[in-house]
Amino acid sequence: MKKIICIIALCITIFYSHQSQAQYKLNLAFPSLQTFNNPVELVHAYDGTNRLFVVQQRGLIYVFNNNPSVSSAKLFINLSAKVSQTGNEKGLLGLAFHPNYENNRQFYVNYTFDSVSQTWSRISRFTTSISNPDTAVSSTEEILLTLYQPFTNHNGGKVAFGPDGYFYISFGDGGSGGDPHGNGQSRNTLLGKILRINVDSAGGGKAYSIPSTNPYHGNLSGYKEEIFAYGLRNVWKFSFDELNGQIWAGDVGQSAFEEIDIIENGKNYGWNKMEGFACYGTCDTTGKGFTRPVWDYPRTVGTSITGGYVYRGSKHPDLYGKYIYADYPSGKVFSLAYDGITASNTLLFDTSYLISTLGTDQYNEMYFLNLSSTGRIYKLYKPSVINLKITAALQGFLDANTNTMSLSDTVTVYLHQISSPYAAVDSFVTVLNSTTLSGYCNFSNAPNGNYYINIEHRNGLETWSKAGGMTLSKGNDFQYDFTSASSQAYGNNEILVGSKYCIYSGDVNGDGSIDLSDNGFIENDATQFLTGYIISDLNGDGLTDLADQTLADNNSSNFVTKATP
Ligand SMILES: [Ca+2]
Ligand SMILES: [Ca+2]
Ligand SMILES: [Ca+2]
Repeated sequence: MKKIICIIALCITIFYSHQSQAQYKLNLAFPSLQTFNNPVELVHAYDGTNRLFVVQQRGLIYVFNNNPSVSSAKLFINLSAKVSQTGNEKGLLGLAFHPNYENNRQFYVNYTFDSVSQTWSRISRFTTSISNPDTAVSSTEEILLTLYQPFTNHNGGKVAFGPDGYFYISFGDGGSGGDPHGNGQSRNTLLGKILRINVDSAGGGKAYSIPSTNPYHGNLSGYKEEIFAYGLRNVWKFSFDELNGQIWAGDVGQSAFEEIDIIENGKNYGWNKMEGFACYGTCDTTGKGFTRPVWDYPRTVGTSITGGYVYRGSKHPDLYGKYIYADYPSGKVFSLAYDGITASNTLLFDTSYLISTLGTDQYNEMYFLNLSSTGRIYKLYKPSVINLKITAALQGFLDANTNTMSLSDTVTVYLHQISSPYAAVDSFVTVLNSTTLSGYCNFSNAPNGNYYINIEHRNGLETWSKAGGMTLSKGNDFQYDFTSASSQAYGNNEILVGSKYCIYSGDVNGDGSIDLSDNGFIENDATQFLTGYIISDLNGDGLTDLADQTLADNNSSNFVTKATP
């Protein structure tokens, strides 16, 4: 039955892929930045510094500021003397920063090393310099775990902290082909698993402890207590959904299927009895309780999955909530929509790159890296849309002390002709984020040209961009910041709150002026003690009261009206 569903889904995939293949492409994310020698991971530190860290397979980690115009990366740490210098699947493979990194400066890596012609995996902790946050030295190493690898391949490699604060590790089945030692199904080995440990305490002769909620915690059967999930062949990448903590893994297949799994506590994902939805070798899957993947794909589609991320960024609204991943050898990038029952897969585009990893920044925007001695960092873009980042703040919502707004809220952004009658030629509904004060717009109707940008909010005054307009073109990224100067608004029509120029609050009837009719509207709501998401709540605190009335009164007594060409 599952196989039939799978085949139907594949047909849908092929249909969709022809429809949307041209929609997205990859572009250099940091055109002025150096190349990287065989990058295999890109992460951020969850410390709010907006830096990105790139891991090179032979042991170097670089750090740089996440700015499109950044031109240099600093060497963060050099572990080349420790890690394997040969082997396609060996080297420095994973990096994760402690959830409390801001204070403890601890980060963790997963690497292989060679000793007397044997391959070993190692999980270690390092500590960043207290004086220089862009530097760490290899002598701070504290070894947490060392694991013998019977073969040189299938070393897994990903490490990440979960929302539970525990540390997760993927290890492959030990290698060779077909899992000759049966490690995937054996709970007496750490191979072929995703592990979960607590790195904040030590116990039982180990440099870490076992969470009491691990499936084999305290077992008397000799099962490894570190196991979180098993029956996995070689999870090269897994990630946590930033919204709900769900774990998504890409498990690299043997000779027939690549698979995507949602990893849950104690579950058995079937290897080496299953490969994707199919049996592997002798078919003895009935009654085994094998957890099926969310999706698999055959050799006609690709040959080695690079697991990615559930997209939770704001630049690409149509990808929100979808699992974005790649196929390493073919360079294909896919998005998978999954509602808990049905998965539908779409080929976003096909590249000529060997995509070794995806990565995200602190805004959950996504990057793609290619395995090459001159590897680079790519981002998604749509050749057919004008991508405009709008930064703006509402007078009533902005806290002058923190420069954040009381809530994230919807605005409609219009592009208008530059000359009379200044007609709107395109519009996009986006959300101004309360922290970044920004939202992204994808305009697909407006041709390349010069435009006025007009932003409209449910109780803000219609505000237009400065005289002369802005030249915009498809396939490119633009930004317009209404908060940086009053001259950014047509007719300097903004009000300064703290250090940010803001859109006037109070035009609740949307007629372009803040006057007695708005005051009356707000007063009426205030006498009814209205609460919730209401148009008359000018300061965004969830109720309409005297504070909102006062704000509108001040603006109306100053005869605030919209300024347009
Ligand atoms: Ca499986
Ligand atoms: Ca009005
Ligand atoms: Ca209010």
